[in-house]
Amino acid sequence: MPHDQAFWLPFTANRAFWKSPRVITGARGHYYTTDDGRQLLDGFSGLWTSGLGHCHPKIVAAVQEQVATLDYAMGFQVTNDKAIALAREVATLAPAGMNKVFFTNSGSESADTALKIALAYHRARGEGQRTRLIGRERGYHGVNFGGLSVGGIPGNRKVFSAALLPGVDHLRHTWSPADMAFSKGQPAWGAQLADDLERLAALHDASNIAAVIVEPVAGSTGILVPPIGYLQRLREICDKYGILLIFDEVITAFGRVGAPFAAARFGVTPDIITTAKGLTNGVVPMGAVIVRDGIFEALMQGPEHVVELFHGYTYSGHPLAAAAGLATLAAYREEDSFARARGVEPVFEEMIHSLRDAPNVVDIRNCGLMGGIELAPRAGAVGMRGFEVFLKCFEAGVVIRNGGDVLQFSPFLDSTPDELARIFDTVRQAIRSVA
Ligand code: PXG
Ligand code: PLP
Repeated sequence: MPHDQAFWLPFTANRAFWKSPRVITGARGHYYTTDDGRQLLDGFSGLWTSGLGHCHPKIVAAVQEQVATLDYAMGFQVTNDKAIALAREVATLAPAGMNKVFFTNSGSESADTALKIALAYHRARGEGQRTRLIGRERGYHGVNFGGLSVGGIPGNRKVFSAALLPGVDHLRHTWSPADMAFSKGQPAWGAQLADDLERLAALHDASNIAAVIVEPVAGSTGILVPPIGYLQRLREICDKYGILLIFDEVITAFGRVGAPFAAARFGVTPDIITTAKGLTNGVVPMGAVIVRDGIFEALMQGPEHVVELFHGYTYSGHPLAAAAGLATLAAYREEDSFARARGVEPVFEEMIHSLRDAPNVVDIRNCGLMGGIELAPRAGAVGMRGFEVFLKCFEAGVVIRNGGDVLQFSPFLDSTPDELARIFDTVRQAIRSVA
């Protein structure tokens, strides 16, 4: 095998990829440059990561300065100034009463960290029997064993089934096309789906359940928007039984739903929030887990010289990532990015729903600047039609993503109507051409 194909690509059909590689060599603002010199309009903001656009000058400058000032510092029993500053900024942006921030390097690490904090919290309070974790069908919480176990995407779980965590159960997912297809924003129907948590609380006995983890808006699985009242109901049931509520905001935080966090947009405050992606605009890998004050306090027990939580990554709070994070949060503030995204949302909503009459479209879903167009699968080839649309768009100079037969959209927070029109015109042509 030639070494120029040594790279094993993540979540990629590797054999097909190398027959016609798609290689990006540069980026600026809303465009990528490819190795064959083409300019591509990025309709996915990186991979949900880069809402401010690529190579943002202030983030680039901050990272350049940091790498020449402090490249790395030991992160256990010692830390760096930028990590302290970024934690303060994240806590300031987070919902009231959520003031402690644990740094990771990715969304997957954030998910596993949050689950471990939940178990440690209950144990520290003398409720060590609370070990069960509840996820949701079609949920995505990354690829590490904890997040995979609470996740609900069959294709990700299948091969690793025997190695998944024990003591995990799943709420039913919230997609019901007969009741909500083509809803604009939050479906009006479906708050009662949260009552599925009552079923699991009865089955396992609520006193054994540590936490429930959900994406406020499910992303990877094809944009499942929470029905009106659903998240409120989950919060109420968790409160009733002393179960921690974890919002996985790896996608939804930092403007993607027109607010600093989906928690703010939906008016529901969880006990723990996980983030990554938009924390640094994708420039340096970083994630963060934000916890409610009482959770941290409960863990501050025992002799003061002993580590309270036996958990951490070599690169937790990495100075380069923290510098990128500080510049990113400053840019969101200076450019009023979250309000801007709210301004773009109605245009985005109207344009994405204008594809309702395109061939094979069975549902369209949107919330904030997250959108999905679901296509009917080709007979005997699930996912093929979606992948073909992705390829056609890429050839036509527009980058979108397909999760199986769901086309996914994540435009920049400052997208213009012209850019959105170009994205959806290209997609319409592509859907027709593969009909
Ligand atoms: N939680 C959520 C809600 C995510 O969306 C992760 C955890 C894992 O993050 P890392 O940084 O470990 O990848 C994610 C990541 C897609 C897609 O097609 C989405 C993600 C990753 C890859 C593809 O929507 N989200
Ligand atoms: N494996 C070995 C052998 C290690 O020494 C370490 C960290 O010291 C790890 C894995 C974990 O790496 P990280 O802290 O980057 O997640």
